[in-house]
Amino acid sequence: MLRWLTAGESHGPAVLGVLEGMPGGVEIVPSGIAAELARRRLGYGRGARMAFEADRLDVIGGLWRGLTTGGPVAIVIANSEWPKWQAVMSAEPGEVPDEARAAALTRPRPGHADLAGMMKYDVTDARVILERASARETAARVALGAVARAFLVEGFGISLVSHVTKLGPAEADPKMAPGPGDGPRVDASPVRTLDQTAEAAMIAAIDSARQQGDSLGGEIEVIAHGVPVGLGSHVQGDRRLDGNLAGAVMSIPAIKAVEIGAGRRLAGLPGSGAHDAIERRDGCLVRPTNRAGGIEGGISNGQPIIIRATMKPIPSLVRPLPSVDLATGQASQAMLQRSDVTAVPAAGVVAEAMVALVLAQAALDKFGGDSLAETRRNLAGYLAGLARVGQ
Ligand code: EPS
Repeated sequence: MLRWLTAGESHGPAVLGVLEGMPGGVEIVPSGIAAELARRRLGYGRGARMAFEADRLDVIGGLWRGLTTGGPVAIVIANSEWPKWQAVMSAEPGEVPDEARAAALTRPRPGHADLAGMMKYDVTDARVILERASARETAARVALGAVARAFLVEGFGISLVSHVTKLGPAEADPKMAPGPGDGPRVDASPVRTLDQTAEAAMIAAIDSARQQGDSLGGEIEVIAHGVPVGLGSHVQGDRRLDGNLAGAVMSIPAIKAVEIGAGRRLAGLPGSGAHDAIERRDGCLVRPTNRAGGIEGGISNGQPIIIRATMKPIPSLVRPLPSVDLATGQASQAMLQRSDVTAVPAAGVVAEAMVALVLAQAALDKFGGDSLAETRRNLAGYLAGLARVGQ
């Protein structure tokens, strides 16, 4: 069973991720993980911190001489801002020293975890909540996702690509979705789209939101090519691949909607136009369309898996929304924290990581293997049997 956990606060010493259940023998180069972390920092509209903070990573377990060992992979990503925050964020008991003491954060920001978190965890300073709720945590997810991704590529030839389909009011042409090898071209765009007209409109929308002290949300799409038939299962709700993918992508901070394939558009289509016909061509079963987004009955059907996710506008606003100061009970403006105008381009990279983790989990459920070689043998045996279906 593949499992993962992250820990760490946004302005603490580091964030860390642990991935347990990865077979041995998967080739991982730490610089490859670093490259994925660098991709997460891409994107027009990020705040100042992205410019001055480097993601310094240390693999402290589960990797030996460039290969996974089968032990838990543990990755630490240091926060280079830590020296500045050490006095505030120290784990030692006692008060924050006066010289480091910023005012307590008592004016919760609508849309953040602040208020519900303060009530639930019974704390008077929102720092306890917001430091962990911060999207900084997604750096650890991306690091673990890089390991899962290597397993998918080496074991199955699965490739993942994501792109931004909407950013605020600007929308990319759906016909310009990236193919399997288009990742670098998408990353070359400051807003991670292949549609240059939409790119200009997205950048203009970000500039205008920044000027107005506002923020923007959007929509990203992840496409997984090369997924074999048979990941996930119809037999139990918690084994359905679509449910597990949706849960994992929805768990990314600020994601409010997830769709598979034609998704919400299916609501307006008749049954005759909503599904994908089955045809036999040259002895193979083929699907001329992919409205199902590669998953039927909770099982991958061999078509590309397509997942879209909607990210809400970042709720830290330079022009804050109305709130209440919980220290005084008085109406107030929400507290001001540094913020990004948008993180939609980065959300695509994080979503790729979550999809990689869930696909790796489903692949290991199906094929098992304590070493990559064993997983590959199991896959080969299964594929040899599959060839008989449809003959
Ligand atoms: C974040 C606020 C900003 C972002 C941060 C997430 O941090 P700061 O308040 O230090 O400027 O830069 O994102 C990251 C550090 C990251 O690596 O993604 C928030 O409140 O969620």
